[in-house]
Parts: sequence; C-alpha cells; structure tokens
Amino acid sequence: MAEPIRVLVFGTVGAGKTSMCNTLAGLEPGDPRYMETSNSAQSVTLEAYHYKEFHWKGKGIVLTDTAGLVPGQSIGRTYKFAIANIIKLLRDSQDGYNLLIYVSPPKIEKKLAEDSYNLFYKVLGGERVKIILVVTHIDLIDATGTNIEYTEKPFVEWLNANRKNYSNYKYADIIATCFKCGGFIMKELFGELRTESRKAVLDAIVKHGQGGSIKLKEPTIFEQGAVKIMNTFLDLTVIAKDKQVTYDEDLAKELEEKWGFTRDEAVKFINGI
Ligand SMILES: Nc1nc2c(ncn2[C@@H]2O[C@H](COP(=O)(O)OP(=O)(O)OP(=O)(O)O)[C@@H](O)[C@H]2O)c(=O)[nH]1
Ligand SMILES: [Mg+2]
Repeated sequence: MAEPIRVLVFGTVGAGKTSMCNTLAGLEPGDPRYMETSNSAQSVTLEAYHYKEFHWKGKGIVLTDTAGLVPGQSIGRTYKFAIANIIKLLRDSQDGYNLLIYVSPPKIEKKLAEDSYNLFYKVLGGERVKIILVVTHIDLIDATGTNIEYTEKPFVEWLNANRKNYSNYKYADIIATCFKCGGFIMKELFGELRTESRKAVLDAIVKHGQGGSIKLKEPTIFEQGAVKIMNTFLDLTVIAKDKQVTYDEDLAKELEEKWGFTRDEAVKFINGI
C-alpha cells in the first residue's frame, strides 16, 4: 500500500478547521465519524483528531485536526493545552506530516496572521513542508456574521481582491472556501460552494502533499523542536509581565509526565518566562 499524504490542519479557534475536515473526508452530520463543530467562540476541538484515511484521485489522505489557537490576548490554560497538544502530536507522530494547512477566516488581524505564519513556517518546519492557506467563510455571511453582498463567483472575486495581502508569506497555495454545513437549509444555501471548496482543497492536497515529511519524533529533534515551539509561543503570547499565567501544578505534572517536558521547561512554559 502506498503511503498516504498526511496533513496537519491548524488555525485559530472557530476558523472552520473541523468543518473543513468533515467535508473533505465526505462526512455529513449524522455520520458517527462526523466531528462536532462549534457554535460559539468557545473552542470545541480540544484534542487532536486523526481522520480515517480516504482517497482522492487515487491518493490516500489522512487529515489531523487540531485544537484551535486562541489569539495572544487571552492566554490561559486552554490555550496552553492546545499548544502542548500540538507539541505532543508532533512528538508522537510516527510518520510525520507531508503538508500543513492553515485555516483562517477572511478578516484576520495582521499581527495574528503574521504570528501564526511565523510559528508554523519557521518553527514547525514549513521550510521543509509546504503550507496551504485555506480561507473559510467566503460566502454570504462574513466572519462577524454580517451579510455581505452576493456575488456570482465569490471565491474568485475574493482572491482577486485579497491575494496581494498575502504576498509576504510563502504559501504554496491560497484557496478561498466555504465549509458551512448543517441540515437541509444549510445544504440548499451552501451545498454548491462546499462541493466546489472540497474539490479545490483536495486537488491542492494531492498537488502539494507529495514531498517528504517533517518528523519530530527523534528525541533530540523533538526536544529542540519543543523548546523552539515553546519559546516562540511565549514570544507571541506573553505581552506583558502582569498578564502572565499563574503556576498550575496540574498542568506542570501533565507536561512533565505525559509530554516529556523537563520540570524546568514545564515551569517556564506555564509561567510564560
Ligand atoms: N458561514 C460560514 N460558516 C462557517 C464556515 N466554516 C465553518 N463555519 C462555521 O463556523 C463555526 C466554527 O466551525 P468549526 O469547524 O467548529 O471551527 P474550528 O476551527 O474547528 O473550531 P475549534 O475546534 O473550536 O477551534 C461553525 O458554526 C461552522 O458551521 C464557512 O466557510 N462559512
Ligand atoms: Mg474544531
């Protein structure tokens, strides 16, 4: 059996990561393997989830959905768990990842866009694997829920108007999409856009995901990677000393026992030093 293309999906909370993964995997609400999506700014996906392998144009694809990253202002336990989960995921990955997909809403604060990009490009190995940017919510309702003007070809028009905003980043591809799903009405409203989005993203995965993979499982590489990831996150999240998170013994224990952090690293991580 040929090796599948392994895709790591990341992005901010509520960007539409799980909606995209469900759609790409061909899962509809009601299917036991359909993963829950969120209805609020609360993060729904807290642990990474590996979808079962499926095929597109003869290629096997395995998606890994991750916990949403919360922007810097709200450093807290959940965010730290999300980070630690991604580190754990990379450490535990036997086969590595051939492609990263960064899922983002269309309206995103510039600093957050830059920070997220730097994290995944420079720290997680985007220099070695390609990153595809998938911009969601390009439909009748924008990211803030405001109605926007109807256009015949929303994806093409959005890309034409916005491509220049991403010129500083080395994305292998930028794909405008809509992954809104749900019952009958949602299907009527968004079904066609979803089908078009699914095809565009799957084609891009097959096109760009055939290179080698990034692996962090070797202990030395993992440790360097984990420390680098932590430091970068701390750079991104610790805005002022008075906003530091207070020491949390449970989290320290978990980082240490389950995720291979040294006590010193765990303490620094939690305290945001
Ligand atoms: N209008 C619109 N809504 C979308 C789109 N994609 C996702 N949504 C909605 O946005 C909300 C969040 O989607 P999720 O798929 O749960 O987002 P997520 O990135 O997995 O969220 P976390 O797991 O919490 O980080 C849900 O209500 C989705 O129905 C889209 O392209 N357009
Ligand atoms: Mg999710």
